Amino acid sequence: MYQFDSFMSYLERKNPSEPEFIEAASEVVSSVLDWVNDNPYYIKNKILERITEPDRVVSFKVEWEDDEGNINVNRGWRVQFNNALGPYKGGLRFHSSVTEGTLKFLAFEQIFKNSLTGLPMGGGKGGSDFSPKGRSDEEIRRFCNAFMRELYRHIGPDVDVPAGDVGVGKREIGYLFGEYKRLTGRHEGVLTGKGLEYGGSPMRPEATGYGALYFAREMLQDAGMDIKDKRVALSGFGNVAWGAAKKASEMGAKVVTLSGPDGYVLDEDGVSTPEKWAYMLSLRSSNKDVVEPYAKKFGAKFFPGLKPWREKVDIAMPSAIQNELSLEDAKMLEDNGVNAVVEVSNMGLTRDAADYLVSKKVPFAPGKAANAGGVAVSGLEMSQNAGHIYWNDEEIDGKLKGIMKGIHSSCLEFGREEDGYIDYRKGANIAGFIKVADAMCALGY
Ligand code: 2IT
Repeated sequence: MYQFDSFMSYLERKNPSEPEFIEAASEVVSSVLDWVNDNPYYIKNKILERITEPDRVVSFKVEWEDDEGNINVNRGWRVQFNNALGPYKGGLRFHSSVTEGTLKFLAFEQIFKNSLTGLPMGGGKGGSDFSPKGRSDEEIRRFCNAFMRELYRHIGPDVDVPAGDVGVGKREIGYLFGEYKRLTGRHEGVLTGKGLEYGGSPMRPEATGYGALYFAREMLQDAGMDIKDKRVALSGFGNVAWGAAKKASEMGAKVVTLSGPDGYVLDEDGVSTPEKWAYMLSLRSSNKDVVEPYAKKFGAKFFPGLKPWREKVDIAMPSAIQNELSLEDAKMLEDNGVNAVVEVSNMGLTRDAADYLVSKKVPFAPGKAANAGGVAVSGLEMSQNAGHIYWNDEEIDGKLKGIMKGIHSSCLEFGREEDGYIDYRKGANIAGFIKVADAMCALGY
């Protein structure tokens, strides 16, 4: 039998100074503990020890030249956490806050997220402490080339398939893929999120945001509500928030906030026109990492240094970075009568914020369920590349809707409580875990 406290102290001893990884692992372990303890097969297989240990973590040096001719040294990583279900799969994050522990937490979350999609993908994540902020396009290209010069030897279409994440979008994937091709001479599905011209999938850029809105709509429906006319707070202004703003508007909901490290924007007219969406993309590619120019351009209000969670909204969707919504924020949202909190960023809520919402029976979806649309369409990109085929927008959108509906049903199956409340966090963790654990047991060691 596993005891929660003793298992967690074992894990903390093994992973010192990795608080985000411990936070993510403790959430999964607390959700699945009873399930595991009821199954002697899992105990005999030492499943919790095995599933919390990455297969390997590759760390490497990235040397590159900036526009002034100075040599810069960054660190790159690829965490190949678990490949029981398929090749390692997960994004690359370029951000000054990235550490090995950050990437371990993200790779760990990715295992269960990928499992929930039902597609054959294991869990991995990578990235660098390189900050794209203020960097020129040339510097980004030189960094990406240098990063791939080391990464290429660790990845492959049936081995490990990276994609984008914070700081890595279509431009970076293009440079990374170009360098992979120059180094190996192979044009194959080794990265997802590629441009449409060279093997990318339709709708991959939109998929994370669209999928999250499909999931949010299911949540509201289950609680007897309609998403139409709901007020939505989004944080961030990057690719994920962009897709979410577009789909929310299409569904008749109104997105009233965006945010950046500099503060948040309140747009009472709604982030609802093609011009505003296009502007979000140009803000992101400007590499300035500020949202205030949006307020100036569209006559919206700007609140420096504050987060959007103080606004009265029906749906809150953190879409920027981990631990961006605190206990205090969760309390404000609940006081203001929020109907649902949907993580679009990975682990967007602090642990106590998520615990608080669940204790107050506020519908709360964890990122590994709600934001799985992105990696799901990455999985579809892998299928298209492997089969040398092409699916159009309607085909991808239909599959994405089906996958998000399937994830929602899995959450209901394992998360519904006696009073009817859905604990999505518990449901997602158990449903994602079972498949990986069973595959690991079947594969032996
Ligand atoms: O967090 C995520 O799921 C992603 N960054 C997307 C990963 C992918 O392989 O598309």
